[in-house]
Amino acid sequence: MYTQAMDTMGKEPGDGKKPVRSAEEMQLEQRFDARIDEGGFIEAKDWMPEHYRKTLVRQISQHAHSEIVGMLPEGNWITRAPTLKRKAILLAKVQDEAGHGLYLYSAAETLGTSRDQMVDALHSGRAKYSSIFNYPTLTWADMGTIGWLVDGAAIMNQVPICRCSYAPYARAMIRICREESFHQRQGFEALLTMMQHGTEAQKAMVQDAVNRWWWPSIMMFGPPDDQSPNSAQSMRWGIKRFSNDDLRAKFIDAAVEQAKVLGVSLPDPELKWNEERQHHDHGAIDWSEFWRVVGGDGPCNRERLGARVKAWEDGAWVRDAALAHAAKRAEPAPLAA
Ligand code: FAQ
Repeated sequence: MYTQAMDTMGKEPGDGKKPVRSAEEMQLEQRFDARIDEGGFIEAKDWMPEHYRKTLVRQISQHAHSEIVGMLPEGNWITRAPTLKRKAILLAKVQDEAGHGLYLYSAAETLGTSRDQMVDALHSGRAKYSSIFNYPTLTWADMGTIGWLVDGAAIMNQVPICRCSYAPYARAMIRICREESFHQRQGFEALLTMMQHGTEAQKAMVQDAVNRWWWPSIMMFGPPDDQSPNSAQSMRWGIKRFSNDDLRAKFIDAAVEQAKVLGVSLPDPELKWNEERQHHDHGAIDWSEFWRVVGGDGPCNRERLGARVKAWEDGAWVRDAALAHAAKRAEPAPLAA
């Protein structure tokens, strides 16, 4: 039940051979390819290849699930925020994440998959969500570190999606990225406050949080390019604009400079600028840990999915009441006496 590693895309019907296409379909596909090649956008009602549609539903629904599950590690700290200002900021941030999930579910619904189907795939363990949200938030410094590193990584990955070839996804991402940018800055600012004005214990707490979140954050970009089965086709279709490794490299370069401003060290002794690559070299990423977490066996997978399933079950009466209310309103009004 807790694995995130199952297929939600369905299989091609028949004997596994490519379906035979009609001349009309081939013409539609040529038109679609030409639009993609010229950097154009595809709208919900436009013709699209079935694999393009499925790839988008997979990516957008996983992205939506990540936003929704991603509320849990931070929601855990709303009641324990150290000041009213920090509580208000954290509340707003978590609320933004709920909104992002909803825009993304709506974008995915334009492709013909219902939100109920997507939520069911999450709750039954058939759908993935970002590996990063399966790690625990142990101290207040984790809130700043999530903003700085996790939202920082999310923005690096998501800004290019504002130019995704599927227009409803691209439009949703424009607003999401604006909000993510605030999220990243509030996290950085919270850490900077602790590093510049905090006690030695608070500074140590920041360093400890950075040590724990660094490697999972750079894993967020997904497996290395040579082990990323979806990248080539997604880049060909303009769904992804940069490869997993390219985005990871850009993120590491930015984070190294930001860490200097904060006065924290990054837990990788092999981090070193490479003049030839114009990027930092870094130590080996533990991909076995990544696949373990993606496969359902991270530190908090069970807790996260359990919390989502419970929220869904506890909310059943609200859905029932809303449906009953809608049915009542749809009834013809009684004739006036
Ligand atoms: N976790 O072939 P690729 C956020 C899976 S939002 C789990 O490279 P693709 C905001 C991948 O799905 C964070 N699974 O796949 C926030 C595929 O499996 P599948 C989420 C992962 O799709 C901040 C398999 O591995 N952002 O943080 C992960 O081309 C703070 C092979 O991988 C998005 O979803 C992973 N990290 O590239 C909220 C952005 N990486 O589906 C709260 C949109 C890979 O074939 C607090 N998504 N996998 O069974 C994307 O850009 C892409 O989907 C990638 C993966 C880059 C994530």
